[in-house]
Amino acid sequence: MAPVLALVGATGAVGTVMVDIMNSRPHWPWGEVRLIASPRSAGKKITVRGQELTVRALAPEVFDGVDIAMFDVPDAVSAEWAPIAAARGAVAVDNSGAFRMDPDVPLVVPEVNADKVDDRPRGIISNPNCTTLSMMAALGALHPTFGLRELVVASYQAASGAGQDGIDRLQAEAAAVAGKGVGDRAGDVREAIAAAGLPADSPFPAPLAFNVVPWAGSAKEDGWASEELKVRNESRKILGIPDLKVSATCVRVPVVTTHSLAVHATFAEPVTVAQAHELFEAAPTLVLRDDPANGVFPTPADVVGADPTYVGRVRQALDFPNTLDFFVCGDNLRKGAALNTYEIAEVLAARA
Ligand code: 2RA
Repeated sequence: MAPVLALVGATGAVGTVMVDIMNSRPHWPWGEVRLIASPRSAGKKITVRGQELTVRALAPEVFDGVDIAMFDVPDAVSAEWAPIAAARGAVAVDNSGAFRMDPDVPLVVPEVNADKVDDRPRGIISNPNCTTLSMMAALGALHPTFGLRELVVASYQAASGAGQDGIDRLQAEAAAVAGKGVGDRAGDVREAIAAAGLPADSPFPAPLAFNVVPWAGSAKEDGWASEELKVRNESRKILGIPDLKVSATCVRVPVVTTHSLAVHATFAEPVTVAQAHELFEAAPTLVLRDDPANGVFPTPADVVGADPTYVGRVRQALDFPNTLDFFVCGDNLRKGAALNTYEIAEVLAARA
């Protein structure tokens, strides 16, 4: 029988993208689909592949008979409800941070470590953070041949990584500063934002319009931001390199959607740009855009809404042996969140 799929968080920002992905996938392996959300959103109607479905309220019994339950909800909701779904017989595929570093929960990017989906003693599989995810297809293409040893990255993270509040704040700040002639005196961007009546309380710790903010996530020990530690810990787990040396600086930029990363990757073996190009071109979920002399490289404005990860600016580092520098862009709401979760569910469906 065709497997039963549930989507928990169907009415949220990532859940909405998930419904869009479900409506556009060429192959449809599912039988029944159940849309689930908080009691506040229960009763809403959402069309999935031509069928109008009524959103159900989250409750233990909604998981009865479900084979795969995708969770696009906050950490605390996943922490409580993914184990309930698993206890009721579903495999929970969770897009929150609740289980990512749990040794009994695999952290899966299908094009890198799809085989890990079978190793799930808790009945839960985790989806990585969107910042880590945005570079995984590219690193996953190179690592098996050249042996990744060290990774230094700087992220350029979009406002939508902070949810709808982040998008709304960037749009409002942009409206407050655009055309005002500000940006040439320290403090004038802040003044224009305050003069427009925007609340001092923002999802970002500094103005984002006309600015970049070297901070994403929450404060951790010794000056690190949570996003930077996620990049380190999740990269090690996904690639299966427990001693991978990683250093990340995560930066928020005034982009609505699509995260970018500048990657400096050192390998055990010598690697050329031509070899990297060949592997990137062969990878089905990567698009190579690397002809800078003709203005060809990935940018968020050209990548937003796309499923693949775009890669360009591939260079052999001049002063570091066996090292490549390159730039990636990936839609943080699609591959960075909903799409990768859905692709994990598809891997499971193919095994059912
Ligand atoms: C961010 N990576 O961009 C986070 C969202 N999970 O804020």
